[in-house]
Amino acid sequence: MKFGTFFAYWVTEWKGDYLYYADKVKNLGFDILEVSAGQLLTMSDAELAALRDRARTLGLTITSNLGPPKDKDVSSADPAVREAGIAYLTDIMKAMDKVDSRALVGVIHSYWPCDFSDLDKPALWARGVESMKLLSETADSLGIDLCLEVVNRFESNILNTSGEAVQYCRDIDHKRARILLDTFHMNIEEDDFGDAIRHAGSYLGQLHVGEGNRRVPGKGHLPWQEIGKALKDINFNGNVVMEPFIRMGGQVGSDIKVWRDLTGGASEETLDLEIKESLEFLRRTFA
Ligand SMILES: [Mn+2]
Repeated sequence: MKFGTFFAYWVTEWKGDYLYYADKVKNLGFDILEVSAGQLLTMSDAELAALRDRARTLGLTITSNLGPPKDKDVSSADPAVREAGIAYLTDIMKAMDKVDSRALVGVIHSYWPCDFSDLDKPALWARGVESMKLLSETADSLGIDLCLEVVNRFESNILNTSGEAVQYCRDIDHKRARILLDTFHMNIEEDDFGDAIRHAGSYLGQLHVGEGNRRVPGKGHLPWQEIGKALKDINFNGNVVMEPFIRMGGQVGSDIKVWRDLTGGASEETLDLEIKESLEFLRRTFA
């Protein structure tokens, strides 16, 4: 098992200086830096190569997190939007290849945040599956896993549970189509954390971890022992990536709906210390 964090813990916009965050997360003891996949498209080949080289030097894995915009929705009823979405995700995977990032994670089978303007779930499902079949071939040619994120009902109407995601992946029927479960979303939708993880089984490509209010693991009430035991039950050897969102403001605060300061006015130094302690807690609990 490798442990990482999304860089957005420290920022309020979906962009950052990834050389800085690569050094920082390595120093804090992480194995993985999760970056914003959309930002990779704004970086030059030289910048992408610099990030790849820095990560290699540090022995750090890069994973790429994406919530595609509505005009790039691969499940859209509009064929032109689906085509734009497939082209967009293909370009992102090519950029990921340049930084040696081998996992694309998020609500990539749809768009995010969802505005629920299309409620024809069977049609959205069928079109999404067809698009993901195509994208799985591209992903395979680049050695990339697609980890489809299961999120709560307020953020998407396609995949809300592990059960739905397993069926969706069976429908895609490609080894590169995997599942991302996120403990924050599971806390809202699943009957049982352990059963949901065991049901995902070998489809589970990545786990996002965070408390019910999106603070770092260990600060709230989620059953980390039970979650760790379920990961052991399925011999999970993938990526466990924290996705804490505790800062107000900016596009991140707005998209995530952080309407109060959950940091308690903490400095960057204190934020670093808290996530380091959480990492140590998780390594102990999941060992
Ligand atoms: Mn997540």
